[in-house]
Amino acid sequence: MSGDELRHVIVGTAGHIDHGKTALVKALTGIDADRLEEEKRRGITIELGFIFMETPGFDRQIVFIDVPGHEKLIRTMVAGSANLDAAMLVIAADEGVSEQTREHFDILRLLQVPAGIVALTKRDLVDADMLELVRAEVEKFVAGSFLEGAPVVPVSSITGEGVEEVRAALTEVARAAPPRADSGILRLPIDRAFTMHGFGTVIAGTLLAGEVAVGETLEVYPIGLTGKVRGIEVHNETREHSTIGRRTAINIPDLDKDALHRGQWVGRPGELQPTRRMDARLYLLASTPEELGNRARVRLHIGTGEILAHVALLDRDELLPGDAALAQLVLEAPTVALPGDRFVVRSMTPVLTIGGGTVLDAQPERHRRFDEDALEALEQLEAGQTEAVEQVFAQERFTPQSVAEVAVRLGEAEETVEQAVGELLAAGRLAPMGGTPERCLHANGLAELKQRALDILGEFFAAQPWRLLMPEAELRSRLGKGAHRQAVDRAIADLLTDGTLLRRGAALGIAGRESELSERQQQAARIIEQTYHDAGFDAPREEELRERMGAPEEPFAQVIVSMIEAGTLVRIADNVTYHADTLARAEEVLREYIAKHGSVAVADFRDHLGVSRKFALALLEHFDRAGVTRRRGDERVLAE
Ligand SMILES: Nc1nc2c(ncn2[C@@H]2O[C@H](COP(=O)(O)OP(=O)(O)OP(=O)(O)O)[C@@H](O)[C@H]2O)c(=O)[nH]1
Ligand SMILES: [Mg+2]
Repeated sequence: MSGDELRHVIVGTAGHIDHGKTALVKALTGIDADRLEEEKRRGITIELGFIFMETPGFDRQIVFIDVPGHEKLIRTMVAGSANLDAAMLVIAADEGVSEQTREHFDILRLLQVPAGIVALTKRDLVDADMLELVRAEVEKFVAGSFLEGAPVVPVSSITGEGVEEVRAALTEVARAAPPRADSGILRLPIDRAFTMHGFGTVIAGTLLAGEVAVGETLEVYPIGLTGKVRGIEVHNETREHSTIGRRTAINIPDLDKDALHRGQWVGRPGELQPTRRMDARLYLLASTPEELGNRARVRLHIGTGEILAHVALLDRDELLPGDAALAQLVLEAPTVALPGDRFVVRSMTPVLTIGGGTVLDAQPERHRRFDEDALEALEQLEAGQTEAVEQVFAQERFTPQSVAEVAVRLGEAEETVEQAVGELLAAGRLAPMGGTPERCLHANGLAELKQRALDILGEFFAAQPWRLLMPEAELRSRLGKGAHRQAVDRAIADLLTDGTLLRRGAALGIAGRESELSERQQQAARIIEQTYHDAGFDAPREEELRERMGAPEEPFAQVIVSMIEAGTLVRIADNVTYHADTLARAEEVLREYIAKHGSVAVADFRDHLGVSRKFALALLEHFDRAGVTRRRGDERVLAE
């Protein structure tokens, strides 16, 4: 079987210092993970070791991540344990369950490692009675956890007794390991970055999802550096690509090694979103000595990194040991995360593992504590896929989202999101916005936006009751605050289609609404209409008429505006206002004239109508704008 088809099953060691983790990995593989001079001198593990176990005739390859047991190196241990398929908990038979046995085990549980075995090392140092005592202690210790019922294998790395039993137990775990769920969203949390002579910068880690190939460009998050993949190595062999679940080394010469470190992420350019906030389900370990207060500062371990963060407890004032709460983590530095990512939290001083949890939303808004809507939304995110997809659309309210965008938000495969979107569209929970890629808005967001449009129009007409129309641009600009253009288009289009609104030129009105004028204004309106109607082409200027009527400026102007918006009067130039009927008549005359003469000049039209040049010119320019006529030299012809 070629290396390309070998699936990696990543097994993390765990356990108290000196209990024999590294020795056992060496007994199984022949490889000493403690390569550093300092490690050899002090006889302890300091850095993570990555060691492959040959598994002839088996389509899976076990890769150990050997972690340090030292209490001061928990940070390294958590980074090494971030994305395991299984754990090998190492407990020395002569010492039994010790302090970091407990802490490492807590971390494995918080990170939801799915499977594993327990190795009772140093069996050569204890007799059979002691071995049975320790076995009983261990079985009690792991009861109720992912290791309940798992093999507990006595072994000596010195005599070799039990090593084959450990290998057999690990092979069984590897065989049973389910494939990793693939969101297709390429992510590799960096656990090492180094320079290789002749190649330049190399980044290594476990590929969490997706596939990476030579030649593509990748981005380092959250720092935003990009570079092209020159080479890929899996298990020291050169490859064209690597896939989910594999230990992968990527050669990206463009990247400056000094800018890279454990805790950063590699992904496709622009696909991931750095974040400083995440909503989560947070558990506090029952063994934690104190409750966790709101705004507590903690060390957040996510991926291979550690970031300081404050915890906003969203649904309670304090989190008691053994309980779980909905919380918003506010980070002091950005990282990338996706829903479903697990994390560990440790206290500031003393530095203790106190809890951990699961990310529910990696791009949340800032929530008010005890906000019922936000809490309900988070519970829905926890509940299931279609609900989670709907929740993203609901949260985005006025910003349409595409399937791909939601998939990245949720850390789900596009096909999964697409299916959920199909269901939601069929159920009328989403409204399609068109475009490529197709984006959708949540039905509630659309309804809210429509209501908001009506509210804005309502306010506008309450302030200027004589008016019938609101300039569309003004409505759009007020509606567009916090709403996407596509959503605004759709809301207005819907209101026009269902007959709630009407459009006149570049303005919108509410169907059936009449302008509100005072008794005197209504009277004036009748006079004004009659005057313009009777005046024909030689119409009075508005100001002239006002003076003639002895009307005060403001109320008169309001009447004129209401009549213009109602379509009774048309202001064709600053100084020229006509009755709509007169204008229609002028158009008729104009069309007849041009039909007969082929074209018309300003002077001809002036003489033909028997008006001053001012009126003739204003009319012709109006009809140019209206698309009735167009200019040809000094003449005008019909536009069609
Ligand atoms: N007698 C005996 N000694 C062992 C056995 N396994 C490990 N040791 C010894 O225990 C000491 C610690 O072993 P390591 O494998 O370095 O322990 P570790 O758990 O990796 O320690 P850290 O990585 O520092 O946490 C070494 O001196 C080993 O030789 C065993 O099965 N029997
Ligand atoms: Mg070690």
